[in-house]
Amino acid sequence: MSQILTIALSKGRIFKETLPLLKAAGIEPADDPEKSRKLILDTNQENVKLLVIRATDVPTYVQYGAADLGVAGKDVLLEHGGEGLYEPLDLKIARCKLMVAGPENTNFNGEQRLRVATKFVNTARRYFASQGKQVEVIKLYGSMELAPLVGLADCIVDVVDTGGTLKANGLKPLLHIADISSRLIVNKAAMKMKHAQVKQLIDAIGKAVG
Ligand code: PRT
Ligand code: MG
Repeated sequence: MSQILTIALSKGRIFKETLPLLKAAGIEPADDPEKSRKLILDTNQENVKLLVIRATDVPTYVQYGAADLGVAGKDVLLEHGGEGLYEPLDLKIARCKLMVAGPENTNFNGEQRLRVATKFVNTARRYFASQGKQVEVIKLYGSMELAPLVGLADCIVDVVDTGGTLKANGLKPLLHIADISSRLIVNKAAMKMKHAQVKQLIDAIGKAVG
């Protein structure tokens, strides 16, 4: 007898790029999350459901077992800490870089403590500490690029893809923190309790990633 499997993911780029991988594993959602307001999507497999949630909430749902599996960016996982999770697969999708960005003349070696605006506060603190630099981290929830323009911060920590958003705001990528891609994550208890089903899904998706 097979149990219900729930997979948490965010709409937008992660959903779009995960779709072909799910399809290769025989899973096709019954609704398009960009059109439907449903937060739980049925699929062609009676025992597989998709939860459509905010990208930053995916590790939390999986950590607490509200979802068995999830798809989350490594940026989000680094910030979350990964407690209660396995990370069996790099899906190699939604790739970008986690960077320190700011005005070209940002001085990281000066006397005064730099102010860093970011939604990745844990990651930013850890990164600058690892570089032996004391910084003040300011938590924001979006549009980080604005902060240096209005004097809220000296620089930001954010994910960068084309760099177009930085450029449009007169900022430059300055320091590379990590290469980012999305990962399949699995609740540790589900990995045990639903092992056969979870393993089959990991294997099928892993094959599709290549
Ligand atoms: O949008 P929301 O606040 O709900 O959450 P989110 O922004 O975390 O979700 P989403 O769907 O935008 O991103 C999900 C995941 O995609 C992130 O966690 C990253 O792992 C990954 N990813 C890949 C990106 C990008 N590329 C990216 N370019 N996430 C965000 N961006 C942003 C970037 O910060 C910039 O503001 O997109 C904007 C355009 O980037 P450029 O460099 O191409 O101009
Ligand atoms: Mg976004």
